Amino acid sequence: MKLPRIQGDSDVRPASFDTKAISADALRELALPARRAFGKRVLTLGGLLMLTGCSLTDEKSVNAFLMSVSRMNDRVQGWLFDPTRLAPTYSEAELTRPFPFNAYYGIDDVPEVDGSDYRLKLSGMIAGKRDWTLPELYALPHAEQITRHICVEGWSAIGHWGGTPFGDFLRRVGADTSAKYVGFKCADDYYESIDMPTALHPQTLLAFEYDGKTLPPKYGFPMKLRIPTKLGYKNPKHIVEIFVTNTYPGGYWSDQGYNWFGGS
Ligand SMILES: Nc1nc2c(c(=O)[nH]1)N[C@H]1C(S)=C(S)[C@@H](COP(=O)(O)O)O[C@H]1N2
Ligand SMILES: [Mo]
Repeated sequence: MKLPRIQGDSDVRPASFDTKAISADALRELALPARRAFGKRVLTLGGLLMLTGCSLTDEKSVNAFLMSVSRMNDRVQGWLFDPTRLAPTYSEAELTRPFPFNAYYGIDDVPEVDGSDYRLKLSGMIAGKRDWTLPELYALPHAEQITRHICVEGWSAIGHWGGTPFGDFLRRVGADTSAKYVGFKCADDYYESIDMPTALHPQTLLAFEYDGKTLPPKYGFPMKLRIPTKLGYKNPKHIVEIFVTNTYPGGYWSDQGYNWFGGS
């Protein structure tokens, strides 16, 4: 792997690395398009391992495997993307505790966003452009999900997020849903963008809560986009601006070589 390693809080990583569980979930959540790409025959984990030339012996090889599966997805994304396919959900008992923190910096450098004067900015192809305060956002229809977050660094974790369905929010503010991309600017230097079908996916959540409480700073206060059908880096934290555009906006990691699609 030539890609840069993302700095993270290694203390909260699980000590033992359950490659079987991770790859099984990764296959379910990431590899379905790749599995269907080969003459509609479903590939087994073994078949995918042969195609990608990977073994799952340690953290590094699982990482390489996830990346190559994700690259296969990139090639077949256009005609295989199914916006109605749902990511698996889990029970409270399956939650990963503590949930890992990750960012391109260490936990001491997490941005401190002041909620009282926070305003979410909307720009681009949105008819109802205006700033939103947190109380206004918290009053939107509420949804919760327990899903698995998969990071290309080779770890995954099950978390519980609450917020408002992102597609409903986009429609409410008059976003042009025929546009190609939705982009995000964050309170750190992070930025990300997603395709419109993913933005409108029923499980894509504008999340204000983690585990039933206000999203703590380390997990993205005041809000993150939770996309269970995408890899971790496609889930921007500390969002301060959302824009709709037909011009490819890229993303912090995609611009450094990770595939932009980053999921199913
Ligand atoms: N603003 C911002 N969002 C970000 C990142 C970041 O560095 N800054 N890192 C991404 C990556 S690579 C991962 S794995 C997840 C980690 O989210 P967590 O801290 O809730 O586990 O956030 C994603 N979103
Ligand atoms: Mo990540």
